[in-house]
Amino acid sequence: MTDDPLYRPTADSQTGTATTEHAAARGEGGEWHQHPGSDKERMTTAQGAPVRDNQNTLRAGARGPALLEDVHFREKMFHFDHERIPERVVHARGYGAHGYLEVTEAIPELTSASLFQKAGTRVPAFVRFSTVAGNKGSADLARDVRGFAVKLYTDEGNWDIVGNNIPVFFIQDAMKFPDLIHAAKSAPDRGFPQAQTAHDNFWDFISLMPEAMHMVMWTMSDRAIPRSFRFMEGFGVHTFRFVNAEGESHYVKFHWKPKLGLQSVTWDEAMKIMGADPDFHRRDLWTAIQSGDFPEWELGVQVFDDDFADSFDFDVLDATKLIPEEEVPVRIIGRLVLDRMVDNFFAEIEQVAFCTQNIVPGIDFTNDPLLQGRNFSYLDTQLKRLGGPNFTHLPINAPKCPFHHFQQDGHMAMHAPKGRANYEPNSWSQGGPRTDPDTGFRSYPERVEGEKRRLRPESFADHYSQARQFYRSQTGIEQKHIADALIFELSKVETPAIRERLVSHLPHIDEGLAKAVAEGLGLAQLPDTAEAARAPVDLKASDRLSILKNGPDAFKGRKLGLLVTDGADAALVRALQEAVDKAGGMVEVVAPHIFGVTLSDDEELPAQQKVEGGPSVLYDAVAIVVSKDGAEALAQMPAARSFVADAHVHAKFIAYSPDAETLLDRAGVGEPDAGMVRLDKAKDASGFVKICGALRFWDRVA
Ligand code: HDD
Repeated sequence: MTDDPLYRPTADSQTGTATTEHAAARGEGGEWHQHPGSDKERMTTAQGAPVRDNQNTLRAGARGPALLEDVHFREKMFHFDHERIPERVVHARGYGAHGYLEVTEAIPELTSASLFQKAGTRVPAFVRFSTVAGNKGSADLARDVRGFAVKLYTDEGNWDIVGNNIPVFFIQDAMKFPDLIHAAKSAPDRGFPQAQTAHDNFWDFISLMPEAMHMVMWTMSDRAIPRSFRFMEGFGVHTFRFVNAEGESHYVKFHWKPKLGLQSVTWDEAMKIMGADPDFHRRDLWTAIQSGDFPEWELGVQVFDDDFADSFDFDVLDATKLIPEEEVPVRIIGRLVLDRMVDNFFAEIEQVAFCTQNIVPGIDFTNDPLLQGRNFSYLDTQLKRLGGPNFTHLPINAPKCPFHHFQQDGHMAMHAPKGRANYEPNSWSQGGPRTDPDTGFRSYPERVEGEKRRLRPESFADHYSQARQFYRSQTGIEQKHIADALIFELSKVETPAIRERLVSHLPHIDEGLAKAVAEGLGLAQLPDTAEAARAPVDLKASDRLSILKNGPDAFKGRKLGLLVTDGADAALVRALQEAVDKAGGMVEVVAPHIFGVTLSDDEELPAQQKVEGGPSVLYDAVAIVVSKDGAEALAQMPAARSFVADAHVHAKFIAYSPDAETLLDRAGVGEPDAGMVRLDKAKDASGFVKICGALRFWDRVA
C-alpha cells in the first residue's frame, strides 16, 4: 500500500478476481471502528463477516442470473432501501454545527438554572438553522423564516430554545399551525410551488388571518433573505419564565445577536444565488468554521415582571407581538460560539430532535397558547420522524450529564439497564434512582382559574399596530424592499380577489405602502380597507427593528470576489488579498479558467471559481483586476459582463484596475459613482476594503 490519498481501482478490483491486501486491524470485540479517511480496516457486512467482493453480485455463471442466496448483496440493498427517514414536516432543510454557550454574566437572582450561576460556565451547544417551507432538497435563499434552534447540554439536562430569526409568529394559537403550514407548502393537488409563499393558497390563508400581518411585514422584509446564518439574529419568540432558587418568577424573552452584525441579500440576488449555489448558506457556515472563523452570537434576555406585563400595550402571551428593545433593553448574559462542524450530516443534523418541552430547573413555560401547543407537537413529531421513543439514546440527543430513569425497551433501545428494579417506589437496596424534592424540577406554581372554553382573549385583538411600527421603523430602502416583495409575491397569485383582499389590510399598516403595492399590482384603485377588530395606534418607531440601522461597519467575515485574468497587476492583487485578510474577510479568485491565471510578475494565482460558476451574487464586494487583453476577452463573455452588471445593480462596492474600464463599459456600467473605486496603485486597496465595511452603496439604487 502507498500513502496515495486517492484510491485507484485496479483491474483486479473491477473483475473481482482478487482482493486488495489490507495490512491492518481486525475489528476487536464488536466495536465499530471509525478511522476517518482510513483504508486500513477490512470491509465487513453489518454482521461483521468479511467481504471479498463489493463489485459483483453472486451469479450462476458469468452471464447467468443473480442468486437469492447472495446475502451480501441483499443486506447492502436492504439497508440502502431504508436509508431515508421522513423529512421534518416543516424546517426540513437545515444545517447545523457544534459549539458552546459561555455565560458572561451570572444571574442567580433571576434563575436557578445551573448554567447561569457563575460567569465563565461553559455548556456544549448544538445549533440547527433551517428554512421552514421547502423540502430537504430545496434552496437556501428562499424567501422564508429561518429556524434558529439551540440545544444546550447543561449539567441539569438538555435545554432547547427552538427559535426563529424573526421575533414574532404568524398565528396566536397552535390550533392554526397545520392550516398555516398546509397553506404555505406546495398545493396538494399539483405539488408545487416549492419553498415559496408566492402562490394563491398562502395568500388566501394569510389574507383571512389579520393576526399574521405583523409577521408578514417581517417575512416580506430582507430578514427573510439573510446573507448567511452568521449574520442573522435569533429569537426564542415566546415569553418564558425564569424562576430563581426562592421560587420567584420573572418573564423572559431570549435573543441571539450576531457578533458580525446583521446583513441580508437583495431579492434579485437571492433568486440568482438559488441557481448559482443552492447551498449558499450551508457552504458559508461550513467554510467559516473550517477556516477557524467561528461564528458567534451574544445571548441576550429581556426580563420583566408582572407590573410591566400588565402595563404593556399588548399581551405578553401573544406570539404575534414583540417587546421593543427600547422599552425593555436586552441584557447580554452569554456568548454562543460555533466551532465544530458535524462529523456526519445524517447522524447529527438530520437526527437532532429539538423539543420546546426540553427545559431545565430554573426555566419555565408561560400560558402562551402557541407555546403550549408546541410542547405537544415536537415530542410527537420526533416519534414519527425517528421511528420510536428511544431517539434520546442517539448521541446528538442524549444529555451529556448523568441521567437515570425507569423508561425502558421500545424500538432500537440502545441502553441496557442492569438490575432487577424497573419501577418506583421500590424497596431494593440497588433499586435505581430516587427523586429529589429539593433539586428536582418544580413547575412555577402559577395560580390559574377560568371557564373551560375555546376563545381568543380580547388582549390579543390588535393585529396591525406592531405591523405599522415595524414598517415605520425601517429605512426608505428597506420599506421599498417590503413593497417590492409584496408586489412580487402577489403578482404570482392567480386569483385577483386574493390579491385585493391582502391589499385591503395594508392601509392599517401604512397608506403609502398600500398605495405602492396597489400600483405595483396595477389595481385601478385601493380596495375597501379590511375591517379591524381593533383600530391600530401609532407606536414609537424602534431602530432595532431595521437591518440597515444595525449593520456592521467592517468587512470582517465577508467575501470579496476577485475577477482576474492573465497579466493582472500582481502588486494590486496581493494588496487586495492582504487588505481583505487584515480586515478578517476572505477572497475568492474568479478567473476565465479554473486553473487560475499568471500574474504580471509571472507568478501563478490559482482560481476557486471559473467565471461562469462564480457570479458576483456570491460575494459581498467585487474587485476586477485585469490586463488590457484580459479585459477585452472578458468583455466578450456574457458571464463576465453579468458579473460586473449584477454587482453594479446590487449596489455593491466595486474596485477596478484601470485596464478594466473596457469591461465596465461593455457591461453597461455608466459613470463611476462613489461606490466604484479605481485602483491606480496597490496602496489604494486598503482604502477600498475599508469602504466595503458599509457593505452596499445604497445611493446607487435609492
Ligand atoms: Fe416549530 C420544527 C421553530 C411554531 C411544530 N419549529 C421547528 C424548528 C424550528 C421551529 C426552528 C426546526 C427544529 C430543527 O431544526 O429540528 N416553530 C418554531 C417557532 C415557532 C414554531 C419559532 C413559533 C414561535 N412549530 C410551531 C407550532 C407548531 C410547531 C405552533 C405546532 C403546534 N415545528 C413543529 C414540528 C417541527 C417543528 C412539527 C417539525 C420538525 C420538528 O418539529 O422537529 O413539531
